[in-house]
Amino acid sequence: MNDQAPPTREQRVAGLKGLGCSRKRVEDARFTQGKGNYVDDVKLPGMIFGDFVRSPYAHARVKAIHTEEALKVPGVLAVLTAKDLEPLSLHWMPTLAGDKQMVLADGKVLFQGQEVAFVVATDRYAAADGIAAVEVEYEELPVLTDPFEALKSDVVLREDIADQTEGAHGARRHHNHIFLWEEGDEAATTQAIESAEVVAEEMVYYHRTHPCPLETCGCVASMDKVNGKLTVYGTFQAPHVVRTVASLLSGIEEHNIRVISPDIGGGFGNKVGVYPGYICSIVASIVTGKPVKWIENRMDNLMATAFARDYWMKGKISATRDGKITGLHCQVTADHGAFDACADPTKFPAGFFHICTGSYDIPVAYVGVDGVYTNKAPGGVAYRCSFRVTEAAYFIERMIEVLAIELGMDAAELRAKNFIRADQFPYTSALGWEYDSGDYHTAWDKALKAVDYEGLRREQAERVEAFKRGETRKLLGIGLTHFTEIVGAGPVKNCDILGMGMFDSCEIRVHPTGSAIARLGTISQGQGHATTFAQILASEIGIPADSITIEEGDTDTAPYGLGTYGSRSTPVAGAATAMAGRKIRAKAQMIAAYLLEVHDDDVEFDVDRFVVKGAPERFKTMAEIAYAAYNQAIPGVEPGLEAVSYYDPPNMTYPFGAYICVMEIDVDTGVHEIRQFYALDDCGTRINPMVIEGQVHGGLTEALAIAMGQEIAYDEIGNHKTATFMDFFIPTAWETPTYTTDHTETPSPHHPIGAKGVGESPNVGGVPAFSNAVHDAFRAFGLRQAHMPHDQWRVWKIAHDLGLHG
Ligand code: MCN
Ligand code: CUM
Repeated sequence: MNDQAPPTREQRVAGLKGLGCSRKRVEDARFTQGKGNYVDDVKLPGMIFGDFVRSPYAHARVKAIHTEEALKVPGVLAVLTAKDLEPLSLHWMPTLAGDKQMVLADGKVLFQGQEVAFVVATDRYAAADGIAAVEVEYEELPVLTDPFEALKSDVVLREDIADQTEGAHGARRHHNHIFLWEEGDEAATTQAIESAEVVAEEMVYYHRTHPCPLETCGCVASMDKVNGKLTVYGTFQAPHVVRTVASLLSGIEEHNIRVISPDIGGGFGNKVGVYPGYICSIVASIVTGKPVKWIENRMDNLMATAFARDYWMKGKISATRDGKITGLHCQVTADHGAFDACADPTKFPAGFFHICTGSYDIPVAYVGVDGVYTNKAPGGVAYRCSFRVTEAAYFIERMIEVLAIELGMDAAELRAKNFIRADQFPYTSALGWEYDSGDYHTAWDKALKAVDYEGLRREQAERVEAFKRGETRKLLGIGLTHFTEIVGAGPVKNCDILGMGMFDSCEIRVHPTGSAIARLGTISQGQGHATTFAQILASEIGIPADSITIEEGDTDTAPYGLGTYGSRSTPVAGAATAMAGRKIRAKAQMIAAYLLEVHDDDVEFDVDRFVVKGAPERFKTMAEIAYAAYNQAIPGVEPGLEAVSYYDPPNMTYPFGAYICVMEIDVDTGVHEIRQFYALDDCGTRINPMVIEGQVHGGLTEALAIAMGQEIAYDEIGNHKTATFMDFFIPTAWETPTYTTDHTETPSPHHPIGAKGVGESPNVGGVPAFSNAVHDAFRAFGLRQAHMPHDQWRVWKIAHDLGLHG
């Protein structure tokens, strides 16, 4: 073949590396070579350092703070306390959940590790010495770590709002109560359950854990007093929102604030909220006129920044004798810690927890969520959770298992019997969500077949018999999960954060030589946006992904966006990217028609060019069109080739998946071994299968951590027991099993390219799959419910309590 032969259409498509291509991640060249640029890599001339004096007590009155000795420490420049922030009205700050939070201890402390004073020094070591020299007089108060106790106790945690009977979400019925949030029809649900043939009831606890990104939170604040410009580099999952909040709090006009999220070493929801460290750094920079850096250490991160979960979910599920579900009732007691700093969309204090009817066609349902203050760290929505969807999925997938026990039915069959059928979509759930698309039976059958489910059940039954005969000490658990996610917040009409509607954005500039830059309102923390968003564009505008730069995270250059969390980047910013691309294409079409001397309607887009209809040899490539946009005067067409799209999604997207975990458990040691983990995900149109697989592997490993050992635990006086990696379980390659990934592809009908999010799915579906496997191993011996994490001691205890140790 002649070397000069023009590429075939197939080769042209492949050359774009567009939708569906497992393009290698472009960001990994720098990440794998230690060339990333993280916040702690930011070093500005004259930069100084701030760090916190933190409370050793979970609940105490702060009688006095003595800073004199600290100020004598060489290198220490200033010590900020609440008294210094008060004149600026910055000693408290608003939270995303409509509560307020102390920036620095104002009269009392409410959790161990709480920020008490901010020491500013010429270097980190001097700051540490300064912290040691600050003397705080505390008077200990009674500690409440149990939310049920807190709702009964005379001890008032939040004295600042003790007399306030109305909270951000309606009436407070006790001084430690934050809100009661309800959805669904309680009377009808109670009626359905009371008249049902079979009812299963269970308390399902999803313990407190922490997203624990490898890079902790931090920032560098730099106030340029000459030009009046404040620049803040930080580990922000939502840089534009941080800019708006910083402006509202400081009074500095928004155009004079530049927020930059450089490379981020994992976010997982931990970096959505606004922390005292940001406020104190900004204040310290304004006061000193110098750049101030604050970086958490690991203990700070695990003790004081956004925790996850801590949901006590009391469930009742009813069904007919042959297994058709008739109702679901759920009463949640939610431990929010000392301040309600949950990062939910404003109207949803329990996030999207009311997706808890899951994948099932349940005629009536009710959920009530009580938020409660305790002496624990604030936060609450974080950790690959899709705004509490992970709690919801765990709840319903446990309730299904318990119902299966009650019915004496196979749990896979019970699920299949109750799935929303493909012909029911779009489907409106009893709790008000409109599921966009799905095909659960196809996914479920594929999963069961892939693992030879029948064969596994036979093997399990044989194993139980062998165990009873004393021939083995290992049991076999088959953990099933079919989850439905809800991601892509999302419709501006009902989703906002601090009043900012949750749209997202993309702005594209095509350069004269046919390459481009696109800027988005989202920010990658490791998800690979620079790779995948270029792929969406490549397919939309016919410019190779390799010729498109994706830039995020600088509020001076990126269009306003709400950031990356809730797996919203693909559903919202991804849609904006496709729509902006289509604007580029529409203009390119006019230019092509002019160049080809035909009417606009006589050319059509084909991969990387516009061709004259019926005459494919007459065409202009996108590179030629881009050049013409800048060097030719085209009547009626402005020069240049740029577009911007702000996209308000009409609905959220509902990815789903079928996960099966096969686990061996040694009843004498509590040690588990994961023999097989099969994960089928359906996230609609797949942009980059390899990136999706990476997301699934990461999310499953975090799910493994949560289900099998990870925990934020406190003792009865509020001491944090798991604030180091000695105690907080992070899986290594040693504990991580091999995963088998699979997929079906049910496009979202309302997304421009049919894509749904996937970043949090593996965590949402993974936790119940691991946990159900543990439960299932002991089902034959009467286990109904055992709380996570299923570490070796707790698993041993299950076996022990069931009398399996002889
Ligand atoms: N993707 C795709 N095809 C789809 C859907 C997604 O190829 N149909 C790709 C996307 O293009 C993107 C990645 O998968 O590169 C994740 O996309 P998406 O599901 O839209 O999620 P976000 O980009 O909004 O990421 C947020 C999500 C959340 S909320 C948490 S928490 C989490 C997660 O991503 N944090 C992460 N995954 C993480 N992965 C890493 N490495 N680090 C984190 O902090
Ligand atoms: Cu809920 S963790 Mo993610 O939404 O950043």
